[in-house]
Formats: sequence, C-alpha cells, structure tokens
Amino acid sequence: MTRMTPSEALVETLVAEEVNVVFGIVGSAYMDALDLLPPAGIRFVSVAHEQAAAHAADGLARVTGKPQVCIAQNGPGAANFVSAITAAYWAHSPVVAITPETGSMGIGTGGFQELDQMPWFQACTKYQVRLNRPERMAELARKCFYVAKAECGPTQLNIPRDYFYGDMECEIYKTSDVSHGAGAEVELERAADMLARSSYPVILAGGGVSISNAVEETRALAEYLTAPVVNTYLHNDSFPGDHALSVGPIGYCGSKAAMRTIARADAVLALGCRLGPFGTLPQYEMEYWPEKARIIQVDIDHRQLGLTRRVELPVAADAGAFARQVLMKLQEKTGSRSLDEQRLAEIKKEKEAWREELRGWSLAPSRLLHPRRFLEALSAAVPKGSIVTTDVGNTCSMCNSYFGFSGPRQFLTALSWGNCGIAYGVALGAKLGAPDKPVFALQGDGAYGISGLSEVMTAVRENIPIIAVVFNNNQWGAEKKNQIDYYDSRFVGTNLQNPDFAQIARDMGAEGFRVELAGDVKEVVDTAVNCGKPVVIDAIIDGSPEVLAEPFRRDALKMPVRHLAKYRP
Ligand SMILES: Cc1ncc(C[n+]2csc(CCOP(=O)(O)OP(=O)(O)O)c2C)c(N)n1
Ligand SMILES: [Mg+2]
Repeated sequence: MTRMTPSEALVETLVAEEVNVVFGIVGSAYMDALDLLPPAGIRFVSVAHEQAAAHAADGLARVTGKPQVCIAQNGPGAANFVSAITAAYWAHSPVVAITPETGSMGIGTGGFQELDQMPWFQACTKYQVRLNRPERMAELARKCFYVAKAECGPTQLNIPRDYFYGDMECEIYKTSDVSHGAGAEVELERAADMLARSSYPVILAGGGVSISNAVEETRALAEYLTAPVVNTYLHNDSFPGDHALSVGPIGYCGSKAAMRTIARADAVLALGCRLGPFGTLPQYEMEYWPEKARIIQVDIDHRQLGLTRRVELPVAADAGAFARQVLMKLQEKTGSRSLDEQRLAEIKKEKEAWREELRGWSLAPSRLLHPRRFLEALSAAVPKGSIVTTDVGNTCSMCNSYFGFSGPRQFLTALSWGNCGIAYGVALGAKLGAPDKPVFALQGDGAYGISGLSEVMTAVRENIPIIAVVFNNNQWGAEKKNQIDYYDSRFVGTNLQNPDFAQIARDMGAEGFRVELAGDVKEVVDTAVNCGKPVVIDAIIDGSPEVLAEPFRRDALKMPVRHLAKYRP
C-alpha cells in the first residue's frame, strides 16, 4: 500500500495498464489528474471535438489490441462522447471513457454542466461505474480496464469531480488478461464432424478473427478444408485478400464473388462473428445467404450466439483457439489432405469474373471523375500494409469492393453503427498506434464536415501525419440516392456547397492537394505518403445519379404514399 491522492491513483493505474496516450479536451473537472499526465509519461492529445477523442481512442485500441482512454469535461464534454463510444461498442473495441461529473454534494441539484451521465452510456458500454468513494479510484479504474479487455468493448469510469482530491493508501497493479478458450470438447467434436462431412464448407471470417489475432489459425483450417474464406461486412481485413482462398466481403457494396461462393455452401463456419443482421441482407438483387447450410457460429460473447439466425452449433469460444483445436480434430479424423485444385480454380474464376464486372462499372461514362474509377486508382496507389479508415456514405461504401488487405487491423470502419464522421478521428488514433504505416482516412465531403475538417487542426497541432481523402461530390450522396430512387429527385437538404478543402488544409498548416483525374492519383498519394505532414486530398468526383451505388437501406425504404392533396406531387 502506498499513500497517494485519487488523481495519482488514477494516473498510476493508467501507467500500470501501459496507456501512453489520453485523448480529450481539457476541463476544470479533471485538472488535478491532467496535471500529472506529462510526468507520468502519458501524452495528452487535445482534439477539436470530444467525438474525435473517443474515435481516436477506438482507432488506437483497434490497431494495438489494447485498451485506450478518452476523457472529457462533465456534462457537454461527456455527452459529446456518446456517438463515438457507441461506434467503439459495435467495433468491440476496448475504450475506457473517463467521465468526470458534477461534485458529489451537488448531484441532482441542476448545477453547472450537470448531467446524469450513467444512462447516457448505459447502452454503449460493457461496464460502467460511478466512483462512490475516492478511496476506490484505483480499484474501480482497474475494473474498467479489466472488463474492456475481457468483454471487448467500451467501459465508463464516472468520477464526481471532488473525488479527484484527498489522501489514501492504495495498491496499484496491472489487470490480468483472460483467455476465452476453444469451446467445449463435445462442441469441437461436433464441429469437426460437420466440417468433415461437408462437401462445400465456407468460412465466414468476422471481426473476432482480427481481434483474437487468429488469421494464421483460420488460414490453416481453410487450407486443410480447401474452404473459401469470406469476410463479414466491413471486415475486409479479417483474412488476407491475396490468399487463393480469399473471396472478399459479403454485404452492402461487397464482393459478388464472395456472395456467390457462400450461396453454394452446405456448411458455414461463422468464426468470430455475431452474424449482424445488416451484414447478411440481400445485395445486388441476390439472395445469397445459404438458408439450407448447416451453421457453426463461434463468438466469445454467448449472447450473440443464435441471436439473428438459427444456428446448428453455437460455440462460445475464442476464434483462434477454436480453429486450432478443430483442425487438430479433423486431422485425427481424416488424416492429411491436400488442396483441392479444382476448387481453387473455381474460386479464381469467380474472382476474375467479379473483377471484370467491377472494372466495367468504372468505365461507364461520367461527367467528372467517376467515383469507381477514382477508387480503383486510389486502392492501387495506397501502399501495401497501410491502414485505411472509412466513413459512411455512398462513395465510402463502394470502397468495400476495391480494398483488400494483407493482414488484420488495417481496415477500420464504422461497421454497424454507421455514423458519418468517424474516419478522421479513428485515423488519428490509428497513426499513433502504427507510426510507421501510412494511415488514410477516407470520407465523403459531408462526413468530413461533421468530424474531419476541424480535426485537421488537431493533426497539425499534435503532429499526426495522416492522409485524408475527401470524396468531394458536393452532396450527401447516400441520402440523395434515396431521393432519386424514391422521391422523384426532389432534393431536400442533400446538396452541399463546399469551400476549397485543399486550400483550407494549407491554411491550417497541413498539405493540401486537389485531384480531378484518375491518372494523377498515384503521384499525389506518393507525395502525401512521403511528405511527413498531415495531408488533405480533395478528390473532385462525379455525384450524378448514374454513378451512385444502390441505396444503403433498400431493405427498409418504401415508395411514398400521400393522402393529402397538398403533398401530392
Ligand atoms: C451522424 C450521421 N448523420 C447522418 C447520417 C445519415 N447519412 C448516411 S450516409 C449520409 C450521406 C453521406 O454523405 P457524404 O459524406 O458526402 O458521402 P457521399 O454519400 O456523398 O459519398 C448521411 C447523411 C449518418 N449515417 N450519420
Ligand atoms: Mg458527398
């Protein structure tokens, strides 16, 4: 036991958890702890809006696999975290949100910046605690780190502001890492049996494969079975895109090759995967989900098993440990096997057909640079091994069929939270976790306005050289597409009028480039990668109706009905 103040206990806990960076905006509520960060060796990264702080902690957590921290002033500061912490929740990202609050003697009186912060974070955290005595600071902070790691998700440490002060005896130590195990023996037996009997098994590799660093185990199992591997929606980095068995992602704007392949499966191993409902919706007018296939679902969270689809074998386990054990069982049952060359040839043909079709789409005539032509050039120009974050929008969604990855923790996206404005903040954190890798934040012009543009100031001030690519089509394109398809092109609130983003970037101290031709993309990207400064690439692309991708939510939109004469077109 050592004598310390609660502020010291908090900061010492961060040190014990190997936290090097805290993201936030300063506030009087936690001045006492803030003052200790530099001598503790912790960098405070000050952002323009708390949303970006929480996104950055999420980005750093996704890249490092370790829990990361954001902190904000009570009330409005903490409230600004909520959407971004929800993004981290659906990304299964261990973020500890520290939310100082009104002093303990004022709670409930409607004081300055008072907010009951517990309900605000209830639905987007795995664990939340309101510090009830200052002496428990280290213990409860530790609990937040423990649960964030063990349950792969955000936690909230809520601290009445007067509880940073005082004296106490306390013990500081690092939390343990718990492993989730391979699943029960009987489940492993059944899984091996189902896969051995299957004539066309397909592995659906989810975010859990990346999170549990299970790419090698997945690859070994896939090769043993000659099972094609499909990525779940927006987890394009859960299996190496250049592997002969990789067929790409299913879901919105994903790979037709992947969807045609999984449609043929008689058994699906959904590995590290919650089978999110949006991720398996029909696409390209294709009902590809194999309704008759036998499904094995593996997830560390038992609450996700069988939640959205009936599965024959649910297994609460770690993706990597499960895959390793099942492979051993299969080898015992069926000995050594060689790759099925005929199936490999089929997969290759399927992928080539899709690539050809996709190529054709980008060659369609367009007024300005075709977004697909641009994405083709951009994906070719981005150096292998780069980290790419994407936002939510029509152009960003098209990225799903252009970007493949060599390994996990390279493609950081909004996933099912689907919030515009995520990519820049996540990229800020990602770059701090992987300073030697180029980090690209891909955003539509609308999303860039939500959180991006103002955070360029953060990147400059904090010297975080990320490369933003703004898909500038002067519109909220994804929503405009709904108005085109459902509302006879009556545009309400979907047109934008943008300033010169490259010039503004230069004014803010970053580098700025404008691109209007596919042929210029490579040179600009090379310059951006080598310039060592934050860069904004303003890509002027076509946004006409003909070049937009399908609406996101075809599944949920209806043609309008109007009973009142004044609303009839
Ligand atoms: C925070 C938030 N607000 C609104 C939406 C609804 N929304 C989904 S896509 C989209 C348009 C995105 O426009 P932009 O970023 O310019 O990309 P584009 O579709 O033009 O490529 C909007 C507003 C959302 N997903 N998130
Ligand atoms: Mg746009």
